[in-house]
This record gives sequence, C-alpha cells and structure tokens, in this order.
Amino acid sequence: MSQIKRIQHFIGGEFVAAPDARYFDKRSPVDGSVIAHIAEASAAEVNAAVQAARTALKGEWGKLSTDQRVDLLYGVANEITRRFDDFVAAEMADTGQPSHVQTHVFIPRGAANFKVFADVIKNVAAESFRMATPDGRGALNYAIRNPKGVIGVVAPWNAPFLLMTWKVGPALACGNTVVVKPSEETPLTATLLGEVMNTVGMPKGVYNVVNGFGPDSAGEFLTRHPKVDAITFTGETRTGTAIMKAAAEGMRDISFELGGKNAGIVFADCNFEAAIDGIFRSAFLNTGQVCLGTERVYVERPIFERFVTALKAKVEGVRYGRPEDHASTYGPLISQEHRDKVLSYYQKAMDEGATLVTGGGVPDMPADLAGGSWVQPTIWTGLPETAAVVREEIFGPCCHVRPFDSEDEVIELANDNEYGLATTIWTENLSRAHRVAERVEVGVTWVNSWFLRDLRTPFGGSKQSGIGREGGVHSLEFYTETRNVCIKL
Ligand code: NAD
Ligand code: 6OD
Repeated sequence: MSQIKRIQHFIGGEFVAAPDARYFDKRSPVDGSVIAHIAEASAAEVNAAVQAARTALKGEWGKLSTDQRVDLLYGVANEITRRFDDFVAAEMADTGQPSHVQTHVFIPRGAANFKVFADVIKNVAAESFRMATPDGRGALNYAIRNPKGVIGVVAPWNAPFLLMTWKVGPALACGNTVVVKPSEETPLTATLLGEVMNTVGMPKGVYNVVNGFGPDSAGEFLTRHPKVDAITFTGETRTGTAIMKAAAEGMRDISFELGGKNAGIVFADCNFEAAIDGIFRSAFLNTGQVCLGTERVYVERPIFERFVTALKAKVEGVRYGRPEDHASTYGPLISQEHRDKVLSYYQKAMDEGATLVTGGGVPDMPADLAGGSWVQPTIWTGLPETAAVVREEIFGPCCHVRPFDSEDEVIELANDNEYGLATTIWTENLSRAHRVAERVEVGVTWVNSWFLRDLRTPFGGSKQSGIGREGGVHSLEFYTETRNVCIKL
C-alpha cells in the first residue's frame, strides 16, 4: 500500500481541497522519493480561508477573555508536546534533518512559541498617563490593545515548524486569526497543527492553512488579499520586496525576517574549543540552512592556522545518514533545486581563486540515498571580500575563513555587507565583547554562543535582513493595534 500522504488545506476547521484541485509532489530530500501529494490552493480557496478567518474574529474567538485565550494556547503547547513524536516524524520527512535537531531544537520551540506568548499577553501592562487640564480636574489616558484582525503568515522551509509557530503563537495570543502559507517544500507540520487545533477545541477559522507556491499561487493570493490586515513573512529578501509591494495596496502592515550573510568573529583570546564548537554549529547546523548561520568567519591572525585545522577536522567528522538513524549528525539540503544553487556557489568559489580546505562537492552516498540532495560541508580560505561566496547568502553548509589583525579592521569587514541579521563573537575579554557588540550592524549579537534564544527579547534584522522586531512585547507591537482612550475627569 502507498505511504504517500495527500495534503489538503485547513480551512474553517476542516481539511479540504477543491474536487478539481491540482496536486504537486513533495519529494524526500533524503532519497528523492515522492512522500506527499500537496493540493495547490486556488485564489477561491485562499479567499475561503481568509473569509473563515474574518468570520472567526467576530465569533466565539473574538468574545473570549484573555485568560480563556491563554488557556487555549497552553492547550496547544501541551498537545504539541503530547504528539511530539508525530511532529518530529513530520519535520524529519519534510526536511531530512537529523532527529536530534528536531527533538532538541525545532519541535520544542514550536510548543514554547505558544506557551511563551500566552505568558506575555497575560502579564503585559497597558500604559497610562494622567494629564493636567485648564479646569484643574485633569484627564486620564490609557492604552488598549486590540487584535489587528486577519494575519497572513508566509513561512519558509528551513525550520518550518519553529518559524511558522513563532508567528502563529503571538498572533493568536493577541486575539487575531491567521491564514498560514507554509513553504511548498514543507507543509507537513502546519497540517498537523490543524489537527492539534481541533483536538484542543480551538474555534473554527482561527487557524487556517493554504498550500501552494509563491508567485501566481497561494502566497501571492494571500498577500494580495484585501481582507488580510497584516502580513508577517520569513524568507528571502527578494521575496520580501515582492510581498512589500503587495502589502502597499491597502496600507497593510508588515513584519519581515529576511536573509543574512552573518559574520563570526573569533579573537585570539577566546576559549578555543568553545569557539570551534560554536562556529561549527553556527555554520553547519541544519546543513547550513539557518538564516542566523555563519558564512563569513573572521579569525584573529595568531590563531588562524590552528583554527582552520581544527574546524576542518570537526567538519570532516560529520555523519551523513537518514534522519531517523540516531547516529546521523548531518542531513541533506532541502531540494535538488537548492542543491544546484549551493553547488553553483561551490564552483564560483573555485573560479574566484579560493583555497579549498575541505568539501566542495557531492559526497558518495549509498545507493538508497543517492537520489537525495546531499552536499559536502565546505570550508574555503584565501578569497577577497569582493568574491560572490563572501558577499551573497548561499544558505548552505559552507563558510569562508579569513584572518584579521585588529578590532577596528574586523568590525569594518563584518559590517561591509548589505545584510545585517546576526553576529557571533568569541572572546574572553568582556570589555571587547561589549565594544564590538555595540558596533556591529546587526539585529542579534551572540557572545560566546550562537542561537541561544530567550523569546522575550527583540529578534529581527537590520539593513536588508528585515523590517521590524518580534519577540516578547515587540511581537505585541506588530500583532495588536494600540489605541489611546482619553477620559476627562
Ligand atoms: P522564499 O522567500 O523563497 O520563500 C518563503 C515563502 O514565501 C514560501 O512559503 C514561498 O512559497 C513564499 N513566496 C515566494 N514568493 C512569493 C510571492 N511572490 N508572494 C508571496 N509568497 C511568496 O524563502 P525560502 O527559500 O523558503 O527560505 C530561505 C530564506 O529565508 C533565506 O533567505 C533565509 O535567510 C530566510 N530566512 C530568514 C529568517 C530570519 O529570521 N531572518 C529565518 C529563516 C529563513
Ligand atoms: O529563533 C527564532 O525565533 C527565529 N526566528 C529563528 C530563525 C532561524 C532562521 O533560520
């Protein structure tokens, strides 16, 4: 019997697809086999999802107290935890990434995204100002937060569940309803979340999912829909530009988390072993498909050779394999198409005169995995800062390592890029850590760590890496409309 799943949309609490719907194939990144047939939403189906979300705003959902909403969100978090293995399996099937990444990083964050924003909304205070008036009696101003309405959530494929729930959690906590467009590459966990919503008794239409592609498909239909009040998007900067144009029609608000070309800065006074582990993780976790990942590594000259040798050894120790095999530490890229892009950069690096430290191609895989989108983790040295692989986001398991001689020089190198998402700094000198953190032009800086997340903190990118901040009360700024009430006393 076929194991191929049939994925439909989730609209108004039902899994549905038009009888004449076109289905497209989802292939396993691990071996290239077809694992799902996914319905592609038409404009009419996206419209039905938006209408369901609008109707839900005025129904039972819109009448719940904050405490009742919070209880429902705790219920969602608990149900994700109860169905943890299902979520892990779905995400492994979609992305091919090893089980330990799912069980330790991505799926727990999905549950946390509901729990933390339930806590945030429960505890947030409203501002109030007492003002003087000519009659001496004064007036009291206070702010109230209303949901913005229907939020369009457009999500990428690299950490599908984490990134989608990072938007859905705060959106629902604030009383909005959502229509989610997962990536065409990774629809499975968004679908499973629909089941969770029904199990916990989430009112119908609060959470909706439409599947399909971007341009001229579900993504564009959703972001152009006039009844979508705000759009939150994670993905490529180029896609963000297209969505921004769509959002301009009707003056809809946007929150964008976009690409990165992040620098890792390693000073000679670092804890060497910790820095190697940290840079290795930041460059190669999730096969380099992390927006916060380090593709440019700058190492202070006295430890440069030793650093490159140690990083090479670590990279050559990765274990390729199926995600469910607990021995696997390294997965494939998301698709053959993405592999072609990454391999084209591997070629460019050599054309531009790189010294190849390790990797640079496609590994020999056993016959049952040969159809997967595997690439070798790769390190280069010796390129000028003008080289394409040093300037452009590759979104693959690779980094260029370059020596530097002074703090001022490395800050200039790190900032010389159109992106500004994240930096990781490795030093035992606390004063230096503060100085450098203040001068790097990014939204998020980690010192002696990477991807260590407290969900109450502001998260987002500078320059072409994003617009807006989410996290804690910053998410509330986007997902609510703050209004002032002035009462003359
Ligand atoms: P992508 O931009 O190709 O696609 C993201 C989503 O947008 C998908 O669901 C896609 O179908 C949809 N889409 C594409 N074109 C569209 C259009 N014209 N209108 C509406 N929707 C459209 O990105 P991706 O390849 O899925 O993800 C990788 C990118 O995401 C990288 O650039 C990475 O840096 C970025 N990213 C950024 C962050 C962050 O927090 N800053 C986090 C994760 C990923
Ligand atoms: O941790 C997060 O909240 C977040 N948005 C992570 C982004 C990871 C990018 O791949």
